[in-house]
Amino acid sequence: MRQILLCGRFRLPLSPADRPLVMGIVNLTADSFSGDGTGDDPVAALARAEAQRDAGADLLDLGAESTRPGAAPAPADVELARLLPVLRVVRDWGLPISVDTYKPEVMRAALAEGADLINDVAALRAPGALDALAASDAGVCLMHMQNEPRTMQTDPRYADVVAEVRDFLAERVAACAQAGIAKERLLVDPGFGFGKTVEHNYALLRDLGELQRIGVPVLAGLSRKSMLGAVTGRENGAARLPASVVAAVLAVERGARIVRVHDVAATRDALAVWAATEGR
Ligand code: HH2
Repeated sequence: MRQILLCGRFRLPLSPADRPLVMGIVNLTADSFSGDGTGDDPVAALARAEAQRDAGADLLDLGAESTRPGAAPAPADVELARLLPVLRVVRDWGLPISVDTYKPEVMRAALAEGADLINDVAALRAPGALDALAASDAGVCLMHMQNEPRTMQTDPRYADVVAEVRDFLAERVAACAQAGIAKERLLVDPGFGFGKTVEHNYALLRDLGELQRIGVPVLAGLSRKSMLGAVTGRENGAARLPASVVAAVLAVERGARIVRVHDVAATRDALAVWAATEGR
């Protein structure tokens, strides 16, 4: 079956035979866990976005509120003040622009300014989020998170993490269909590190293929995450580059069609080797 993601101005080919796509992270926050946030400096933010584009990102993901464990929420006006000046420039670069937010107010403003995709760590559960997307033609990434960023790592528990994440995402896909958001606009993401222990995260990576049963393309975000630090002993975000690249390849091997990464060039190189090995 041919899979195409409809997202705003773009149609992205995401069939198994297509090259996996790389989403370049652009953190517009000062407190990103990965250490690459650009704070409230729009010049640094644009330089970061430009670097991700030039490194070969297929999409850019702009995030103006940190969702790292324990992070305090940013008010919508603060998020928009960081986001909009950057969005207004990068939207004209000819590549799909994703905005990482769970706030309907921020979604609506971003969509009005030309965002092609909303990447929501809360999977459109906030009141008004489904309506904000239904009124647009943007793509949506529905991510799984247990609890919320402030509390998610306190004591995550599952009877069967893979089945629970799969069923949650399938339920959110159904909620989108009910709200009038076509399945062709959707991506699902297990949310590595969001309300999960190290064991939960590796169980999800091991069985990532299970999420394909939902019937929409899978996006995976493993880049620089603490689950990589846990097995390598690397404390610092950038030192987790080799582990991040391996994790991206493992995710693609298990069916992910988009990987969300900080290190775009290294990830693209690794995926080129993977694709050549697979004869693609
Ligand atoms: N991870 C983070 C943020 N947004 N979105 C999706 N779809 N999947 C993810 O795994 C994901 C995400 C956290 O990473 P990062 O943006 O680097 O950190 P921070 O939120 O601290 O800025």
